Amino acid sequence: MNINDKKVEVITLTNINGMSVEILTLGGIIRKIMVADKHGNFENVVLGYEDYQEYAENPGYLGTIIGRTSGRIGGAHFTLNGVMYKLPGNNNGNCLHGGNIGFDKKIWTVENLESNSVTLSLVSEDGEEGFPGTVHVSVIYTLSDDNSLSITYTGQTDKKTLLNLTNHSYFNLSGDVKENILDHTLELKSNFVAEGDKYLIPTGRLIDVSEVSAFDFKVAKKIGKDINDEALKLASGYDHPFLLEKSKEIKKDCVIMICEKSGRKMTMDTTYDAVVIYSSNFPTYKKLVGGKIFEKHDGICFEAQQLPIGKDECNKSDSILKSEQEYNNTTIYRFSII
Ligand code: G6D
Repeated sequence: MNINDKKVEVITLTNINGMSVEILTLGGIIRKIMVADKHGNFENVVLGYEDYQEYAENPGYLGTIIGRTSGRIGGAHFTLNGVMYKLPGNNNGNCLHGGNIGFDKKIWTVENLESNSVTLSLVSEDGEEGFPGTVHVSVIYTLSDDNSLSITYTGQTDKKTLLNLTNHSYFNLSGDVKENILDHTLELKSNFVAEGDKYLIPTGRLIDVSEVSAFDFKVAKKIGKDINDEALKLASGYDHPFLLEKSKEIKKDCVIMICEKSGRKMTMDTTYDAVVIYSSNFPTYKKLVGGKIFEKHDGICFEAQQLPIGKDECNKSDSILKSEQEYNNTTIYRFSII
């Protein structure tokens, strides 16, 4: 089909248990993840637009790969080796999610397609959206027979640059958005949240979750329990980077989310040091797969990534990629029945 006058392919991955994942070459978008509930009914557990043409704009980045950089770069500029690079100030004068034409808007190339896996590639030319270096990236989606969907990001650059890729899927384990996510229970292996300023730009200061109960998910609780807390007013919900253990190794079960009604459980493993949790605070009110209109808190994102570059480039070092380095990160979303 065509979206924005560009040819877009639709790819479906399957596994032996009947799970399937629908992916678009536009933005590497995940439009559907079909997962059985406790009665064996397969339903969609991500927010996807019913009408493919809604992805022409997609201001909420539903399902997309985000790049070159996830999150906000304060002032829409950064410096590398004494050179200042200016970026689009597409969000209150700051650079959000790689600028105006980020990786979410690009048509990715299908490099390798099997029944349960697809490799998508993209070349981002030197100077694109103001970023230095010609960058070659690949994203491998693999649906395994243990009912996990893994996303492996690899990249190379010919010049020192910034790279911090993630996927912006909104999850809802009720199935076809039968209800919002406020009744889902969530557990996080995270002790700190990155403080944001009034534009949600990380300031470099960390908040100990044991001092602000709204951020404390060390013991599982309902997502809606503290969502109207004063600490979340500025963001109208959760829209914060939670710190994970700093290690290049894969950290298992960083996120554990359960929907009692459907019996579905999702865990997240990742090599990244952080995960931005966004509780869909700004819906688009467009029709979703299954017919529901996208309303506030209908989905929750677990955007595993390095800490966003932030204010005064406070977290820049976590996203620097040099020409002699290989970018390699993996995030795995695993589904089961409680
Ligand atoms: C808002 O602040 C949030 C972002 O974190 C999110 O990615 C976007 O909406 C979809 O700008």
